[in-house]
Order: sequence, then C-alpha cells, then structure tokens
Amino acid sequence: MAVVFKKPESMTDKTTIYCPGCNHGTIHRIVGEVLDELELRESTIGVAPVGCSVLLYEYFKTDIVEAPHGRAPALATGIKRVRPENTVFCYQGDGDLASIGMAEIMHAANRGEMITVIFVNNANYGMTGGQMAPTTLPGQRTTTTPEGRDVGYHGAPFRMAEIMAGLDPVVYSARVSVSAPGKINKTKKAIKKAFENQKNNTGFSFVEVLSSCPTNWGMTPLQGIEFVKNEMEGYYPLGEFKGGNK
Ligand SMILES: Cc1ncc(C[n+]2csc(CCOP(=O)(O)OP(=O)(O)O)c2C)c(N)n1
Ligand code: SF4
Repeated sequence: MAVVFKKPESMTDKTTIYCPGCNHGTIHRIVGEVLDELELRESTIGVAPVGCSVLLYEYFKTDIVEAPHGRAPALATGIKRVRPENTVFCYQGDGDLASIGMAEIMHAANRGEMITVIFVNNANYGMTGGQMAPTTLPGQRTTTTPEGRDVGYHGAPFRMAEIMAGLDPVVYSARVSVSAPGKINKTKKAIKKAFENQKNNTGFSFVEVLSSCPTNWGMTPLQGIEFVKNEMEGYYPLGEFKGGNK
C-alpha cells in the first residue's frame, strides 16, 4: 500500500505527554517537517525550555540540550558560537521566554545571534498550573488572576513578535497561528524561513506561534481553538513584521 502521510523522519515514535487539544504537538510536527525538507536533521541542535515542552529530546532525533529556566537563547548563543556549522534552535513557551527569560531573549536578539527561536504563546504558564504570563490577555482569567487580568494593575501583555522586529539586528520576526489548516500552512512557511535564514547565515529569526492550552483555560479542545481564533488573534495580529517576502 502506498504511504501518503507519515511522521517526519526528524521525529521519534515516542508518544507525547501533551494534553488533548494542545498545539505543541502540531508545532513540533511542523518543525520536524522543516528539518526534513531542509535536510538539517543531522546538523541540528535544539535547546529546550522549562514548561510543557521540556521533554523535547524525547520527540526529535536531533540533539537537544536542556536549558535552565528562560536561558535557552544564552545557551544557544554559546553552542552556535563554538559550532557555527550546526543549526541551533530554541523552542520556548511564554512563561519561559517572555517572563523568566526576558533578558536572555532581548540580548540574544539584540546581538543578532545566528539562531532560530520558536516561541509558543499560549497566554499562560501551562506546566505549572495556568498562572498569568506576560502574554495573558486583558481580562483573561488564570489561577493567579481569578478576576481576570487587570492591565492597570498587572501591566499590558507583551507583543513579542513586534518587540523583536524593532531590534535592528533581527532579520525575521513573524506571528502565526495553528487555529486552522490555512494558518498551519503559513506557520510552516514562517518556520521554514526562520531555519533557511540560519542555513544561509542571514541572522537571528523569531517565530511566535499562537497556541491553545485547553487544560488550563478550562475548555474543550475545540473551544480552545475558538479562543485562539476569536480572542488571541484579535489581540495578537498575525503577520510578518520584519523580513517577510511582501
Ligand atoms: C526560576 C523558576 N521559575 C519558575 C519555575 C517553575 N516552572 C517550571 S515550568 C514553568 C512554566 C513555563 O510555562 P511556559 O513557558 O508558558 O510553557 P508551557 O508550559 O505553557 O508550554 C515554570 C514557571 C521554576 N521551576 N523555576
Ligand atoms: S498544560 Fe497546556 S501547554 Fe501544557 S500540555 Fe496541557 S494543554 Fe499543552
């Protein structure tokens, strides 16, 4: 029988620990497909965050290094500087990247490190029980904001893709979503471009992916996707903010 659909060669057979409806799995698959298509599997080193994707090394056949909380861009900097022939990517959640590791991402981007950063924005700290993240939407309820995020008290959510685009040394910054098949295709194009930039020695590339966390949002998987589409995409505009083709 002809095989018409299979898992990417860059991924293992391991079953993921992600909750039903979580989009980490979709985003992993896209990264795997891109590594296959660009023939980067043998030369790639990933840097994993804390958070639900901490077990990245279980799912990819590439080498993966585990970084302390939020320090993935700093670790990736060191790896890429001593091994410029390798492709180095960070895969980070919003608690990891935009809160605990805000300094690391800002400085790595502002140094124009030759790395690729995949930033999964699910508007809360998923692994540790759904507390408010720097990306939690105004009014959104979390375990630490049971009345909803109050912008006057907690501050406004960070729009990381726009912040990254504003730094001179960053060559590519985009925000994408996986809430519908067409958007998944665009996500793949953005992630592919971010890896191609590194392959071509173009510079620091950043892709923010809006993602569902139905478990901590208290939703079904379908409701989670609707929340991404109707609420998150409203606050976080999709698009290429720097280095796009248009
Ligand atoms: C210094 C420090 N801060 C925080 C934690 C706890 N911690 C581990 S995973 C995690 C959540 C990370 O959330 P996020 O990056 O949003 O990823 P997600 O789980 O949503 O994919 C936190 C806060 C810790 N162990 N040490
Ligand atoms: S807690 Fe949220 S981010 Fe973590 S695996 Fe479950 S749905 Fe995904």
